[in-house]
Amino acid sequence: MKTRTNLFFVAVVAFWVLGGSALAQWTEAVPVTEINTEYAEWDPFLSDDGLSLYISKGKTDTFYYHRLYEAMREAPYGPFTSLREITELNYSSGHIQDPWVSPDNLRLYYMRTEPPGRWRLKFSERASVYDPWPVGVNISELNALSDCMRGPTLTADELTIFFSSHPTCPIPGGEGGDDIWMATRPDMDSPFGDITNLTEINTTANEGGPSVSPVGLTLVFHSDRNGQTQIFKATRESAYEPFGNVEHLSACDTPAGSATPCLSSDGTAIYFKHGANKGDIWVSYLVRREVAVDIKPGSCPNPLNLASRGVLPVAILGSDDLDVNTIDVASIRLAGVAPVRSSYEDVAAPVSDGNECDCTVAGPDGHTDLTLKFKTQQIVEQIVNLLGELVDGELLVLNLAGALSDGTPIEGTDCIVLVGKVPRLLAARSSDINTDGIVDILDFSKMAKYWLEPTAADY
Ligand SMILES: [Ca+2]
Ligand SMILES: [Ca+2]
Ligand SMILES: [Ca+2]
Ligand SMILES: [Ca+2]
Repeated sequence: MKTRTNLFFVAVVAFWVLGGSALAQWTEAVPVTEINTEYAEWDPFLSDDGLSLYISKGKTDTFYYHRLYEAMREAPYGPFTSLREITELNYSSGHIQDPWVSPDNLRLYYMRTEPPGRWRLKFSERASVYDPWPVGVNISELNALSDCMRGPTLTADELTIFFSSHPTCPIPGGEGGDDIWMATRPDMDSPFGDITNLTEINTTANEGGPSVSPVGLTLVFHSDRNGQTQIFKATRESAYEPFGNVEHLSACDTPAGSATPCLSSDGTAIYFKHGANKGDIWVSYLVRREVAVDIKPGSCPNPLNLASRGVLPVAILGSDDLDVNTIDVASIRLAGVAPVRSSYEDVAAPVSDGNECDCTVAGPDGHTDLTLKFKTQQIVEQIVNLLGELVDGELLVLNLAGALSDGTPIEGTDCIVLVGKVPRLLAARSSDINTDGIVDILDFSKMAKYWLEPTAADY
């Protein structure tokens, strides 16, 4: 029987292709080859939707100063297919660097050098994503800090900002060398205050290039505390606590030094500047952990009655390597659908070394499983939206995605055999997911994003 693989799979499979050791948490970093040149590519920032990579670029044959660019792609995790210079911000007297863009893509924070060698933090706001960026205004309460801050990064609510000092003029009162600092404001109309040195992560060596997760609980940054400039990650339990758990991300190590990391909003990718070639952009991905999934435990194969108004039972199978209590149940999606119920029970055993559609009727194996129930019609609706017409007897691969409570993404698959017919009302609906009247790649990218959302746990 021929298997029609779920299209959403394309986005997810990229992680496995990039590979790396199954034991490593991050894949060995690779260059983002489609945007790197012999000139300087620095300061990566990935937009919240994963579709735009903002960088600064400079030191070309005709122009020395850095300028902001936006590389774009049609689906998260795919290659970037276009590059736009953000020309509306340009001016002749210095660098424009260190972009940070709000999740709705309407507010841009960046740095600009102004004679005599001052670094100014700028804020620009546009009315819609189709409008050009107006030249930014100064955030003067932070620019007053020795005119030398760099690398702004904000939480999604834009009420907490992190930044670092510049190599040539450290902000006084730190731990030594460059340091990372934090400031907060009660609302968007108030100035930033409470300027704090992050003494828990700063050392007498240099720290810089911070990038914070949307809710502010994970911070990645660079430091040369070990000699070479490397990427580090720190976490905290709440916004009121100091960061801890400082971890050197050795997967991002490069011979010429790695700096100015950007953590993607879902926490699964880190873009950074590789020191070679005047600066290139590289990326490392969080390794996904594969889990054993059994659709209809105790049944093999797994028929799915397209007209069923009931629920589809699915189990994530525990093993010596997987304690199912470590799974964040709220993160689980099967074909993009959340379960309606969950429980812990030993119902089945994993198939050993099978291909993706092998299955078993073997029952309990002594390892507790996470059992889940999904509304069958929600699953059917997702499949119809994706594949259109469904054929009785067809074999389909379904993808389950989620995360462990420590944030590690998990992924698993099992197969179903379609039985019967899709209810007529559902079949009549189109695949025009973004309801713009056209069924095209934009519908796919919107769905692909949704498909990957379960990994966006609280980082
Ligand atoms: Ca320092
Ligand atoms: Ca380069
Ligand atoms: Ca089964
Ligand atoms: Ca079991």
